[in-house]
Amino acid sequence: MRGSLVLAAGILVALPSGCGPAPGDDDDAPAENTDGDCLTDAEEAELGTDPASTDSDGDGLEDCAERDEIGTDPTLADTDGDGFDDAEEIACVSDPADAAETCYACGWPHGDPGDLESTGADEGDVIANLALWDQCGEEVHLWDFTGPYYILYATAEW
Ligand SMILES: [Ca+2]
Ligand SMILES: [Ca+2]
Ligand SMILES: [Ca+2]
Ligand SMILES: [Ca+2]
Repeated sequence: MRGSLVLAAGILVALPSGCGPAPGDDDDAPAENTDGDCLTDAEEAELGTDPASTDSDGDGLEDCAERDEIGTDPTLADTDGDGFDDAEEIACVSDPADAAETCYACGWPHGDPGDLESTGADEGDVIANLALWDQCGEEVHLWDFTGPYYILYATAEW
């Protein structure tokens, strides 16, 4: 009786070893991450980024920030193809994923008007947004500028 119990225990112990990981399959080993960012080398290979660089496209924005926070392409310096690098557009408060929105070429600051609503045209009011044209022939929106304005208005009557 005692001999058969030892045999049964021996079989139970032997079974799990047959269901374990295959030789060379080590799930506990940390995934390779050459550049130490949020993406493993395998994930970078899938995404098309450089596993040895945290900024694969060299636009000044890290791969992980582009993918997870900004929503731009970490493999393209100019995601929307409008001629301005992703980081340039962020610096001038332009949408790097919208080709219709770009930095002003003449160097005007591109502000963020927020939730402005026109309240009138008297002193202290928020006036309606106006599209004007600058010396480069580029359309500039008045609400992109911040601070008080002095509008010079000249007309002539014959
Ligand atoms: Ca990496
Ligand atoms: Ca980048
Ligand atoms: Ca990019
Ligand atoms: Ca762009």
